[in-house]
Amino acid sequence: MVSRRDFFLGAGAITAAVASSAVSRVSLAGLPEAVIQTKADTMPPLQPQNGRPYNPVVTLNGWTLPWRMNDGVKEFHLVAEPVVRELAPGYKAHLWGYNGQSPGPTIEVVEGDRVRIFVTNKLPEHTSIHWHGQRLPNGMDGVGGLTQPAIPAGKTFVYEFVARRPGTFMYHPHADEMTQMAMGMMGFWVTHPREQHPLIAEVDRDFCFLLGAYDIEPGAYTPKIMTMLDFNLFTFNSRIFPGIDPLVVCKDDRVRIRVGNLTMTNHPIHLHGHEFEVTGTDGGPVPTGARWPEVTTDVAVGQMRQLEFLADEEGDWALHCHKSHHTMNAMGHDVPTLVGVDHRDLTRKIAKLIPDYMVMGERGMADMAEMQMPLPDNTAPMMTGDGPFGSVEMGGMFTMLKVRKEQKPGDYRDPGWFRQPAGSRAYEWQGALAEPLRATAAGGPSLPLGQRAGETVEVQVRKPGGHAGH
Ligand SMILES: [Cu+2]
Repeated sequence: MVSRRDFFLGAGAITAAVASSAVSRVSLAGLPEAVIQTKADTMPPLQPQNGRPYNPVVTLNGWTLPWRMNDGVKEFHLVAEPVVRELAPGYKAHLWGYNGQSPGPTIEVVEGDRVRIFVTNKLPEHTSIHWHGQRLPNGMDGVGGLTQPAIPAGKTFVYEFVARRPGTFMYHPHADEMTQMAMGMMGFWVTHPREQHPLIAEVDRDFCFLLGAYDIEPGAYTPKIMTMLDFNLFTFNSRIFPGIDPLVVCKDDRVRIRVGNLTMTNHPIHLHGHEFEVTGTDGGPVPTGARWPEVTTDVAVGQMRQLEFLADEEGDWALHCHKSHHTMNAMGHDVPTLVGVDHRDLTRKIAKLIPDYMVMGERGMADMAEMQMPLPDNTAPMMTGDGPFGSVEMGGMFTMLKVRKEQKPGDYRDPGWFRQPAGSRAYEWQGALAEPLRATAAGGPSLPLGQRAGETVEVQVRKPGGHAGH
């Protein structure tokens, strides 16, 4: 994790560079200019220059779409098109998205805003956009064939509605959906409250990202669109660890993280070091009495969740999906489980024929993160990420919440690794060890000796209620 994120400035004081040049003052009668983003960096929050004021969100490895005000209407221009998305430094995918990126830009409006969205279709097939979770006229719901004819290739359609309720929403195609979502077409939408809302807290930092899943063969660029469940890349905003930026906050900031799931399975999102509450869902703010503390919340398919907490513990805290195969990058699924199999003798014999021969997995898979195995040109290691103490051995849906005392308000720059106070880190025991009842040889049996065939073992079972049994 290097300092390539140093582009961040004190965000409170600035407007995203993309915004100032974005909305041209000319041709108010025509289409708003389609702003394109070419980088996968996290852009600073886009401070509203006109319309009702609000506190903007930060889209992880993404950006907010600038708009223009036209006679009291907030106008946006989305372009559905093929894009090249950098999944991680040096690793690219050929996806479909909006305005140069997958996911598309975040749309931020304020409760009560009249919104007009021009959607230009530059895909090779028809599309539509469904405004997931919104209250709107039926004809604006974006379901191809049901509420409107799909937008033909090359055409532009206009959606217009009032953002009636505040909250966290998404947008995605509702035409050839399996293909278009497998190709990365999705985006985030935030409707900020118009005034202080009893159930919507003011927060110091407000992050958002979408959960995504792709099936891309190592070395390939294009997702397999017929995959139903067996995806091999799991992403936050179409990025994989170590390509996902950290969420950087000041100690004692009140933090909100908005997560939406447009994959084909649920993702238990887990935060280390803090307890949070789910303060909002796709249906709106959660009543105070219905909130409870958690460290993991499951985000089911098609759902949005808003997590909120006080960031009062300094450090580099993991934030990840708790399905362990979702924190790995593309892997071969047909690697057999070899934990506990001793093939030293076999390896020696094969190595006489094939000098480079190596065996994976007999002591677990951690070796994978350290050995520099030859990889195809366009892919990422399965388990990777250099931390201050070695490989983090992660991939996919993994990043960090970085809590720092010295971080300035509005500064989202990566502060580097946390300097743990002396004496506060797990350390090696230097004293004597009792001999454990299991084999010590590396690559030896992984089961305690007593549980192998032909040996008896005594087990004490305690039944619920405290009565000893056997
Ligand atoms: Cu997951």
